[in-house]
Amino acid sequence: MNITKSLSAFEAASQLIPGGVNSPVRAFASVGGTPRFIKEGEGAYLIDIDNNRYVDYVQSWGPLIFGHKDESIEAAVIDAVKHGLSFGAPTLAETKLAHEVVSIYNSIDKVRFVSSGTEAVMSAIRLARGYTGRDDIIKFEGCYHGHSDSLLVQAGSGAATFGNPSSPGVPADFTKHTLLATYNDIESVKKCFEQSHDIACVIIEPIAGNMGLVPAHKEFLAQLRELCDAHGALLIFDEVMSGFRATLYGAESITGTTPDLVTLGKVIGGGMPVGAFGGRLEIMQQLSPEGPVYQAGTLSGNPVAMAAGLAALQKLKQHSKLFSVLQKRATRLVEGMKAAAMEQGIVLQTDVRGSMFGFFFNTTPVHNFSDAAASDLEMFAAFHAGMLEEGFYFACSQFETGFICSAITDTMIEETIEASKRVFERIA
Ligand code: HOZ
Repeated sequence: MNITKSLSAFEAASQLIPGGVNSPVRAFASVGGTPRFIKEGEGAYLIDIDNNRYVDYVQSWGPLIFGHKDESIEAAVIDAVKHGLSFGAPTLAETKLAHEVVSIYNSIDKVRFVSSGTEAVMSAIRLARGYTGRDDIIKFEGCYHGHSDSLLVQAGSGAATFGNPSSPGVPADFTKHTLLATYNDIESVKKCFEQSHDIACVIIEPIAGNMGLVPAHKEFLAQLRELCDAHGALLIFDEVMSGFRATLYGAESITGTTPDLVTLGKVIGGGMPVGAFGGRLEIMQQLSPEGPVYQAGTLSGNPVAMAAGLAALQKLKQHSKLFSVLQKRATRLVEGMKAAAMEQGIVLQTDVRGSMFGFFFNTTPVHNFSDAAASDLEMFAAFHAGMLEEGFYFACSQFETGFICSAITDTMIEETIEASKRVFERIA
């Protein structure tokens, strides 16, 4: 595969941008090789500047559930652009998107839009602290909630990929209020509640996507809810990644546990920068200007981003069977790859939630971050490079999740499995 142009583009970018990228994981550093510079997306495909085509299992890290250049989202964006890019004043589109979110999520009575998942989570935590009048929070090792100071503690995603789960530059004074628990281990959460009587909230990815795909056990979430209630703490579901990806109605609809606050991002912006947080009325009423907890943003509720998000959610609602179709394809993909790996004596642990899929090069099941971290990262890197060469673009870290979009066909899935057979044969 010729990647001459990507090679020189990466060199040029690296002179001007730290690591040549604007988000660390994109640099391919943990898998080796050169990140492809993309000139275009087309349905299921990414096309790089050397004109190589790849079936895209990243889909912009989640947002593009209908694939690249979806016609209805594109039309909505173009129409919005014609009316102006930003007003810094209320628009009808914000209320329309809020209506969609509130009617889809049972746990959300009111919602506020921001510009990224990081912002959504940072604001939800402030709201939880303001509402409860407490300072401490509990988070889980390997869960990633964006890069704000108090959450960059044993974080997943790029932080885990680069082996810096807790970043320099974050004062210890800021993180002393963040207590750490082990995912899917209720005893570790009980210990945190014993340690502090000042816990404002527990924040969790109910379907963790930032240490690879590791769903929380149903009974664990139910116990978490009980503990929060017993201690007067709020439960926050971070669904920036899993929202409108695992299922239409949120993790609460498939796990049976209702959170007090939910954070959203990615699909809710249809490919534009949008985040959101919402929840029970009396909590959301504490938010400025209704209440005293301050939060603001010049580009929050941006009309072009709202139009994209609205088009995406409306299309999702019209295609109610989409999630089961995508889940079937994702399941076929990981089972096919697992069997192909097994033929070469390589063991994969796999899981699927709706259009999200994960696979670990690991001989034992993965329930938390230490399990995930024990995966064979060299084998993952070799697989990643091999699949790229075959024209299949997977997330460039073991600690990320894969995404199926509606443009990925059954035939593409079978071709991916066939390619994986060749790659496993080469790397075994
Ligand atoms: N943190 C993102 C995935 N979990 C990566 C975002 C990006 O590099 O675009």
